[in-house]
Amino acid sequence: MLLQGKKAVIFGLANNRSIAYGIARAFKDNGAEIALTWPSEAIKKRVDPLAEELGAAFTMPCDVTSDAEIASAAQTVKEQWGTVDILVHAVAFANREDLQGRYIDTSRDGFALALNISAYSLVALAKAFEPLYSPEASVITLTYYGGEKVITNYNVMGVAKAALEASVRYLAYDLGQKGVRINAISAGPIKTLAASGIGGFGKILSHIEKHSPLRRNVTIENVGDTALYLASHLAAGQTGGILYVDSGYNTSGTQLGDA
Ligand code: NAD
Ligand code: 0WE
Repeated sequence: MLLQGKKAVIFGLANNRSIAYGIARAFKDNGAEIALTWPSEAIKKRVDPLAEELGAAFTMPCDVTSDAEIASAAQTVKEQWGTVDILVHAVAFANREDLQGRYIDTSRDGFALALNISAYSLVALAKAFEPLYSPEASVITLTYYGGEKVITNYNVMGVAKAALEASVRYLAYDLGQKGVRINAISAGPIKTLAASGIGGFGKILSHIEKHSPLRRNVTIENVGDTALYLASHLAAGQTGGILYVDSGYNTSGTQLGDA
């Protein structure tokens, strides 16, 4: 078991379709102990039964816009575990109105909100947990190709993911001093809660089925398996990087084949 006895704290599990759920399952199935967080009482209600099912050691509140809640989450982990081996950041949010129409129409507040929740939160969490990292700890975040190339309607989230990916590189340099690694997984589109609010998501999924090298969409199990690898000693030499779990879509240019 790749993660026998390792302790993982996971931010961003909302339901059993969440990418964070796929990651939690892969970790649990490979011997890890798990802690989950929830940003509101409404989501806590959905998380509680999943925490039970996953045999989570504990759950705790953490709205990542709150420095106080981040500090108290780190304090809880310190009291419960003393150290942490794996931190998963699977959190993103933008106002729905900013995920449609023209990017040029993004408001100052909408921009700040999306970047705060989706990008700055990784910096804040990485720092709050710094005193707790075990010597070979691994931090993992989730990104999307819309941070690199223009994807219709992804808009301000694309700018947030660009900031998140740059943060991964700078954080890798800082955390690397202590042997701690941080990497991002760039996942292909998956119909999660965060995707269900998006008009035309079905069109995006069928585009990937037609045009990706693997001619299929990826699953939360695929992402969980890659997170398992990144969290394990198998990835001991990797930091600051982006690993694509996207059926190869990011490698595809102009394709004039069967598709
Ligand atoms: P999801 O809705 O299941 O997860 C998003 C999570 O963010 C939820 O658990 C939600 O509670 C949490 N969140 C939002 N605001 C928060 C706050 N203020 N404090 C704490 N938590 C907050 O959707 P998902 O698709 O599993 O998203 C997880 C990550 O994967 C996100 O970073 C997303 O951008 C990324 N991602 C998703 C896809 C996709 O197509 N679904 C593809 C690539 C990357
Ligand atoms: O990162 C994401 C989703 C992020 C997200 C989704 C929502 C929907 C509901 C952030 N904030 C919100 N706010 C809401 O109110 N993905 C990678 C999935 C996704 O979202 C898209 C995509 C894809 C893929 C939006 C437009 C176009 C493609």
